[in-house]
Amino acid sequence: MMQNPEQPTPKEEKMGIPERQAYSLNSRKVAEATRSWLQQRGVQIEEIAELVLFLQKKYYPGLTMEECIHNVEKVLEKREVQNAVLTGIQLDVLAEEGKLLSPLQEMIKNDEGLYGVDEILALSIVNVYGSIGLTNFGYVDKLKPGVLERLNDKNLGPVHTFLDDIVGAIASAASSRIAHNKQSEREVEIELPKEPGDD
Ligand SMILES: [Ca+2]
Repeated sequence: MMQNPEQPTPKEEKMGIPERQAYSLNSRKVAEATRSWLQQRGVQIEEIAELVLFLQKKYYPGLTMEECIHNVEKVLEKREVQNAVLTGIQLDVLAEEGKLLSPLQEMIKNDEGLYGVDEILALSIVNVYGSIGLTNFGYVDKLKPGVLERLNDKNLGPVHTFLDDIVGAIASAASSRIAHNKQSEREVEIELPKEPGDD
């Protein structure tokens, strides 16, 4: 007999779960969780904006910290970015608490050299504003300036195997966004259509 998905299973009934809630996505909740988890893991928006300034000031000497913060905020509004942040931080936290299954637990906890899924996940952030973010991503990963140096310090305790790449990727995506917008400013006479909400 087919089980009606709206009806509780006998097991659920026994557990006192009355009715299965239909899954509905709350975008605001996802956005808020993203902000909150970055903060709980010790990363401030301003620190990511500092990476953006570091990456872009040589191309745009007039670039301000306010512009960098604004661009980081816009990157964080993208669902692809929020998904990657929540997934990566979740894995870091679970590894820190020893709750993953072996051998993944040891690989993430020890930031194992041959485990590259942290970087691959971060690429889904970098790619949001096109491939020019890739150069910046590689560059910050190599130099590890500012907040990235702290996140990479293995002596400090918390597991940041995913977070360091995520932060570098958000800064790279924000840098790409700036580059694209500056180009559009130069091309105002062409009047290219903008993506909705992309100011
Ligand atoms: Ca990493």
